[in-house]
Amino acid sequence: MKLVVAGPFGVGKTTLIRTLSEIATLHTEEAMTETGRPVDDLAGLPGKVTTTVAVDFGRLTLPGNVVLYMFGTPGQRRFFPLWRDIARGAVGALVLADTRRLADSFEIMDMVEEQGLPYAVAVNRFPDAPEHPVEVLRTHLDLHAATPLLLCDARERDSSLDALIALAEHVLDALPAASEVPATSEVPAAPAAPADPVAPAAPEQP
Ligand SMILES: Nc1nc2c(ncn2[C@@H]2O[C@H](COP(=O)(O)OP(=O)(O)OP(=O)(O)O)[C@@H](O)[C@H]2O)c(=O)[nH]1
Ligand SMILES: [Mg+2]
Repeated sequence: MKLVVAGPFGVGKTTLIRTLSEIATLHTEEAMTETGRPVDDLAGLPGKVTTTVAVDFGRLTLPGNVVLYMFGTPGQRRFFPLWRDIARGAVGALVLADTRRLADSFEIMDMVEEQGLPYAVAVNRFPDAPEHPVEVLRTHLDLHAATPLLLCDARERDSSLDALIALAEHVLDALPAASEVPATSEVPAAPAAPADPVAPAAPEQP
């Protein structure tokens, strides 16, 4: 499964993929600079010194040989044009949220919905972030009843894994049931291949 890990700036996408990946992650981190200070809001992120400028990539194999390919998106609006390319071929998205700025995840959820991807939301808990009951968070995020919502710490494996497994299960639930997929015999036969115009001509009959 190709899965997208999405969310606003500094919400912990790169951290979560690093925490879960069983291979050395590919990442495209660049240093945060003075030039970016007016637009890159580091409030509440004292340890953050780099930002993703293209994509993160990691892999995780679940029991049963289900292989999850995790693609992390950049969180900054100026890199959003990359989003569609990163999401191409994905079957689901994990949207990260931070309760100090929950509304920042709204436009990410909109983009995921525009792509038609099933998604789960993981609230990444920062120490000074307000805590709310899950039902209150669901209401604020206006989540569909079937959309999983989990709390996690992106630096810690167990809760991050729970969030990704909840997404994988949700993706599998969203697949059409076997009874809805046409049986092989009902699939129309492929049309006969057209004659190959560059094939060598048959030898002339004497
Ligand atoms: N306390 C706490 N800090 C975290 C957690 N997850 C990430 N951090 C820190 O928060 C900062 C942001 O993490 P990143 O993983 O770079 O966030 P990102 O979403 O990939 O950021 P961009 O790619 O720049 O949008 C880093 O300094 C992390 O060490 C968490 O669960 N708890
Ligand atoms: Mg990142």
